Amino acid sequence: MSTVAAARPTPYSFEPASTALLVIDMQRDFLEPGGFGESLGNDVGQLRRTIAPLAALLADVRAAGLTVVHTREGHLPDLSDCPPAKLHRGAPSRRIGDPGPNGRILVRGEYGHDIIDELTPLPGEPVVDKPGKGAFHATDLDALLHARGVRSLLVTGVTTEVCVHTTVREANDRGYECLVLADCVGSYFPEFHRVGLDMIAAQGGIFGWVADSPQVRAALA
Ligand code: TIU
Repeated sequence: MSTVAAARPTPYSFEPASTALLVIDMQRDFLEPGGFGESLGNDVGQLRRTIAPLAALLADVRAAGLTVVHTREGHLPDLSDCPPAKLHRGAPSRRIGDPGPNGRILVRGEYGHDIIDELTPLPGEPVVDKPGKGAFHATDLDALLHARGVRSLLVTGVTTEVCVHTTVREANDRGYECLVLADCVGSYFPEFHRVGLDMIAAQGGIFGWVADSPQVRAALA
């Protein structure tokens, strides 16, 4: 029998056995000072309200036995997977690959590239490293989800209008049914966050559904 969560524009039905929680880029580089997010001129404090609801959701989702997949945006140490247009963004001397207080900015293996302590993946939970904004581009995420029989995605993480939006659009085109959890996604720009969520649920749910995490937790209880 399907599980149903209140959502907009319509209730969201999912089978826990074929549903994954996707936690996008909850990395120090985006949520803590000194990293990539701040180097672009952003107030990283804007994202921190997502941490507590996401930690609570993670606990319930793990207890219910759903697949959990984490992603991290970042690049190889030689930056060979970073397009020039991306590399040249941000203030000079504080660009991707430059040294910062948490190590080289947005480079795999550095302290700042890793996931924040509050949301550390459990052993066995896949962590997908991605060079782009979308989690499907140049990764094995699609194959990983297919291998686990996943059809539905509960989408969380940062930032709403960049990596979350890109990933939801990629997933929607691949046939996944995406529920984006408004309190568990965040943006440096409150207006982009609000409008980004509206875009997903508009036109009868053109890219997916939107809910708050308590609605999913109630459905799983
Ligand atoms: N800049 C911004 O809002 N986001 C990113 O660069 N990456 C992600 O969203 N993860």
